[in-house]
Amino acid sequence: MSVTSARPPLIERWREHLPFEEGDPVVSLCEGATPLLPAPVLSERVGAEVWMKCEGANPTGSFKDRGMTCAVSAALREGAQAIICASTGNTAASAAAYASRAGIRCAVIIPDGKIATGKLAQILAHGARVVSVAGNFDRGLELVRELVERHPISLVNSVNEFRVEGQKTGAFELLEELGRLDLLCIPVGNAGNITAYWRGFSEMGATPRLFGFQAEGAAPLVAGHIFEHPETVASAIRIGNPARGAEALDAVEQSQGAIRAVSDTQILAAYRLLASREGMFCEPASAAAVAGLLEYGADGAERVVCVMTGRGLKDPDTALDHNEGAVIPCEPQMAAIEAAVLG
Ligand code: AN7
Repeated sequence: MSVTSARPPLIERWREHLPFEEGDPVVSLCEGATPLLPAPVLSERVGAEVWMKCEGANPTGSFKDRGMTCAVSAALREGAQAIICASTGNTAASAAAYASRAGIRCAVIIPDGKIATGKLAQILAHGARVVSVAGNFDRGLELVRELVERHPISLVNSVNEFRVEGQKTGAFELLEELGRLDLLCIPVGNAGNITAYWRGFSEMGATPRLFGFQAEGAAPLVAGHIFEHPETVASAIRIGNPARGAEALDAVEQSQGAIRAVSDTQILAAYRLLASREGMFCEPASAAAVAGLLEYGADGAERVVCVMTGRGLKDPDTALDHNEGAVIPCEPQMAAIEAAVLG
């Protein structure tokens, strides 16, 4: 029996702009078409119309699914039996999910002890092989690039063109919904996403400014040199040598934008503000874009979009460690409940 879903897979929705023909295999979890939410509190603070593109609403909880549906569909078309990636967590979670859907094997290389708990849970649940290297993401990526030269395994990091192709649909959706925007604020790690948004805007003839934000302890594109030991609370963007760094710098230059750094303190302040005032529970890396907007301002832009790249549930440990709320213990009696609730 053939079952089809009401919402088309991303590849079908944007087929004329993507390198897939009718009849090619499509591996989809119903990605894309994510909510675009107004941000009244941010709008008030920066004096512009600010929107949040809720990429955490994708099937695996991050923006990576847009590119992964394309990378895994293309791998299947090429007859691949296995895929691999190095990852700070979200790429791996997405790869593991799409591989399970496609019925192919998946291995992921993660930096030792440095990926968020929710992401690790996802990867293991989907049955991928998890290899933890004593080193950071950048070393992991070097190793997988070499590994795929030696073995017939398809690399699904964003150095894979299909990832960027799928990812650019985020820009298409923004233009479809808003018609025009002046400024895009986006976190930058390996620099695939900012590269893809610029490609998407360019293909549609749009030229918003791009403001990319890195964490201060992992800011190679701001400092102009590789970070050997990147560090930040935003583990997703703990990357010292971005694979698409040169393209990202090109994109910001062409768009008359910039890549700037925000501190972990600023990231966590934005993270708490989003969750407590905008109803937006994102992961710390996503909050970096908002921290940057709050710190540097909209610079005259009227309409701003912040890309909320991943869901807060990805990283429960940071949520528990960095919020003021506490659990109040209570006896199961009315007087105690009254005191606890109203007190
Ligand atoms: C939530 O999963 O690099 O600049 O290996 O998970 O395209 O790398 C994740 C990156 C922003 C940065 N926000 O995007 C990985 C990985 C979140 C992320 C980024 C990531 P890129």
